[in-house]
Amino acid sequence: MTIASLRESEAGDAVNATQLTDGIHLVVDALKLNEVEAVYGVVGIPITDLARLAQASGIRFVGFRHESAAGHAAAAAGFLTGKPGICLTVSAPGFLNGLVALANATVNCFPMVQISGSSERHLVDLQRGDYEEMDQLAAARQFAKAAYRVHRAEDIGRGIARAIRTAVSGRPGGVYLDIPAAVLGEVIDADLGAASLWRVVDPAPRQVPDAAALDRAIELLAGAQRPLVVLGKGAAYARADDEIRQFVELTGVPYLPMSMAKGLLPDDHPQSVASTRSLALRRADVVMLVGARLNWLLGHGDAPQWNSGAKFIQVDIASTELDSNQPIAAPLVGDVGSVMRALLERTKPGQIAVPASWRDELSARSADNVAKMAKRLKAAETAHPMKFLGALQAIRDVLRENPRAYVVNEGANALDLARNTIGMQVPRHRLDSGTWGVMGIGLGFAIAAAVESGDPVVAIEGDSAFGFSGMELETICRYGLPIVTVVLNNSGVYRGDAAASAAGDPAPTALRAQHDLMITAFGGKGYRATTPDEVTTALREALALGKPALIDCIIDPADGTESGNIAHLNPKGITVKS
Ligand code: ADP
Ligand code: TZD
Repeated sequence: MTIASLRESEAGDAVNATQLTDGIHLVVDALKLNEVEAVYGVVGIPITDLARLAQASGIRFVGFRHESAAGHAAAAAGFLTGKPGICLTVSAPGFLNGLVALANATVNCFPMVQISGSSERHLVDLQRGDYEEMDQLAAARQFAKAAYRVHRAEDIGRGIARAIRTAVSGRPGGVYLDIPAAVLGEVIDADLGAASLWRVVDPAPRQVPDAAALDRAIELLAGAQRPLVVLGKGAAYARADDEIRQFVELTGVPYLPMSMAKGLLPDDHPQSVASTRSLALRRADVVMLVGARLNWLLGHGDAPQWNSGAKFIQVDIASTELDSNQPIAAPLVGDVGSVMRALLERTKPGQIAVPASWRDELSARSADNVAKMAKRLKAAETAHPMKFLGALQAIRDVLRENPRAYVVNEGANALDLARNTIGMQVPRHRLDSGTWGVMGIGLGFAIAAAVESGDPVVAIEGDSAFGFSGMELETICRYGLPIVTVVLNNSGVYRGDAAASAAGDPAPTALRAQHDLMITAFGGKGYRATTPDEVTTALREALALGKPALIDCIIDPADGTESGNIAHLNPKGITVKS
């Protein structure tokens, strides 16, 4: 049904519908004009008709059980497509539920727009106690890249264009767009309405640094004894896969992929130093950061984790990122694709070469580390009860048979161990807790990956992490998405062997659930696996079926460490752990 015919059939006799439109139609028309294909949200006053009309107009509306998961889905869609993912929420509480995801998107530099209905301005602003009353614009501002409100139906097109442009240009991020109920219901002349909409042209323009900046970086890299490239999720987002690969392979510089940059080059690439990360950071004398920030995930670039004399080259779209932690000797402000292309053009053949001693030092350490890891993996293969590494090896092997599958990953041990065990072969196929280390992204990210790509998704979840978005199993089943949720169930946050309190209450870290039963309630297939072989069989079968499934992997409650590999961030004080 076209939007025009919908208008006619809905408006009935009351108005001459062919000449009138309203805020709801204008939002949908503006989204379509800007080629939005999917909207993730939860309906209610005042946006239910908006969701209905979006769906009727051909936009895929994915209805969630909680706005946080819908928002995370929109953020992941933004990362995966390079176009802002759209999340639709209701006033006040729905808006606030979505805000965590909007903030997380902003922190992770994913483009996303949260469009929220809001209550009547004349009641909210005098705090007269309206239904779902809240000054949402003021609340959103501090958590988003930008926040805008539309006051007139004729400004809807402008508001959506502005939100899209802001979300995706420069450093991508989350944008809030507030549309009060009265604006959604406002009726205006249809021609005026149509004329008020526009399509954003070249929403993320290319940006190249000048020749001097490029030469400065090339010379620094050419003079290095122990160069290193660090690839971050900004590099993955930039979709400059060929340029990055060519630059790395042409120069021979060793590279370290951050977790969501895994797969930009296949993880078994000979120049990857993932297995000798600490040595690479400690010894590198010139480091080229490509779409990666020197934040806590990279120890802020500080010694002794890093060589105190290291010089940094930074490729980033956001100029204010540079010098935020360490002096940047060679800034390259621009988009990764343009910068890498320009570097390839300006680097003379043989100008950047890597001393053999550096390559040898890294590969010797890598061989040691790989041998140590192989021992741990071997021991885990037969351990009973099953260990994280036992289950993860089984998952790794089945994923090798399915390289197109997306991997979503959250938890503490479940995150650290899966990241290190499971290699990625394809760019932008790993989505995880990201810069904040947030729990709750799991099923939302998985849903977006399945919706946007149609490909299978394996969500590898700690049992605590899973709980944050677990109800979205129903969403997965309702839409029949090819998502296999694998819960690494060690009966607790971090681990599951802590004693109950003297009064008999479970320990603060304790959990207890049989997750495979949950998905059967929604019509999906549940598996329970207690050995790596059972994990293999279940995952193989579930992926072959291509239907919603959940595998509850029963892991030794004593396996896992407190906070995974970031235990040092816990405050010390005088607390004694029982
Ligand atoms: P990681 O956690 O993988 O190390 P970060 O999220 O810390 O990565 O860093 C991503 C960086 O990439 C951000 O500083 C962001 O500004 C930058 N960025 C995002 N998109 C682009 C792009 N297209 N070109 C250049 N830089 C980008
Ligand atoms: N709440 C939110 C939104 N994000 C968080 N990161 C946390 C709480 C704290 N937290 C972590 O940092 S990891 C984690 C929590 C609750 C769960 C770890 O337990 P798990 O994984 O079962 O998911 P493992 O494999 O048992 O360690």
